[in-house]
Amino acid sequence: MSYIKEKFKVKADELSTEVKDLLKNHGSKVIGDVTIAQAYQGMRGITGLVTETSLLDANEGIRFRGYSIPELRDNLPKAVGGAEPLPEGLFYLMLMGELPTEADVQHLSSVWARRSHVPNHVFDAIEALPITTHPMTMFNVGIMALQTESLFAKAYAEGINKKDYWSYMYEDSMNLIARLPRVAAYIYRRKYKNGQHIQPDGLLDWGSNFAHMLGYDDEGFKELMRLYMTIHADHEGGNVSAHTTHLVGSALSDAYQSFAAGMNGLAGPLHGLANQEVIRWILAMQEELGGGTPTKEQIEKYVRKTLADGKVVPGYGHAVLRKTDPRFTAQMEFAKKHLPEDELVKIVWMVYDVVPGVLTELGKAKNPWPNVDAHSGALLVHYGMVEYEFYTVLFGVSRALGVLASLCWDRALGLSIERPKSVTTEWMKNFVEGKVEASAE
Ligand code: CMX
Repeated sequence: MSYIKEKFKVKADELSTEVKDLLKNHGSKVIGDVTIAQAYQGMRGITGLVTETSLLDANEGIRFRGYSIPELRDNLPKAVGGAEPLPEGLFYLMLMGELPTEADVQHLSSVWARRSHVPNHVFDAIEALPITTHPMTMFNVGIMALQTESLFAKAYAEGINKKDYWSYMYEDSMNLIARLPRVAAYIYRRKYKNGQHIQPDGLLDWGSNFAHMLGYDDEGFKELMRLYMTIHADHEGGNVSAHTTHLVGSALSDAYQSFAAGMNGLAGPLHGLANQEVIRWILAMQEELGGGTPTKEQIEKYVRKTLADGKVVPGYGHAVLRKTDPRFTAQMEFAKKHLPEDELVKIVWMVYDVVPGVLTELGKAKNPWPNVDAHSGALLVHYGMVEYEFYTVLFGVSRALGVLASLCWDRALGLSIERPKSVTTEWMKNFVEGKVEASAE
């Protein structure tokens, strides 16, 4: 067993004991009430999930095992000559709950490089799809084709003790994380670069090898990829991609099946697909205005038109956050340092000056501030990645780090199959009239 896996087992055993005690001594303690509005309106604010890897504060933003994004940028190990954190380090932090050493991060880089082989049938499955297929669909087909490699599924079919589930989930998670950049890069090169594929370079760290396979060897893009892969990795457990992965995993579906389910959620325009929508929206605005940099007045007019047409302004608003997303701010800082004169970036900043005021004035959106997706596309375009339909795949590769670390914890803690109670509107009406009890099955 690798030393990281052994260390995880020790930590998992400790926490399992604590959770057992917690359930035994306080299991019936109430942590919240549920309103009728919450049942109909996306279960917002219901505390009903446990996710160890990160915790979101509505005003402060995400903390990964207690560390904010600026703290991660200061404290996680960096590549030689680089300033952005290595995503390997964030994965270690999320899995272990403690900061990694340089050696831990190097170990993960080499383990993932060694495990990155993708069988040919995965590429064949992607090739079977029309070239016009959306990259997120290709990505999910690739992930599902990789499911043939699940060690958990094989072991379960042969019959394993439930106390060993975590071990197979750990192996599948490490293999899947190792393989995803190759699958994603294959899709990119197939769809946009005439199928001219680039072999992995096993000496590079995970993020820069991904950049290399995509065809971007510029050091600036590699730094961006490290930052990108770090900040998109996790956002506690209730968001659609994390919750779906966890939910499907709770049925003892393997890591490939669970992650693919989560990725279908990420492909929705109110979630991860918003990153492509932001660039599409800006380009449509520019086209309507005849090109060039719009004025703030023109942007405001376009925002109002978007809203009047019954559409959302992509990249703005959040189900939990109530301030500017620190993931947006981290990207803004990256842009100020590396590409302050970029035209598209300046438009993103002008949109940031305009949209919160308009959304606040209209008073409907609870959070008028930008989220992570408002900035990411402009950075990618700067380095030449203009194919915006691919952006959600990048988000997905990063999201694997958080949701798969969480799946390891789910199996290590022996979390139950998820099965909340649902009711009908008829039941709700009867409840309001006092004809049924809230606790009734
Ligand atoms: N533009 C226009 N209207 C918006 C809006 C936006 N950016 N954000 C919220 N609203 C509207 C909602 O559509 C809702 O309208 P209805 O009452 O007519 O349904 C109303 O304001 C209240 O919504 P809310 O409680 O503030 O927001 P929700 O929790 O329901 O939704 C989110 C959150 C992110 C889906 C929403 O803000 C949105 O659609 N934003 C644009 C899409 C986006 O950027 N998604 C990416 C989020 C980050 C990620 O997951 O990657």
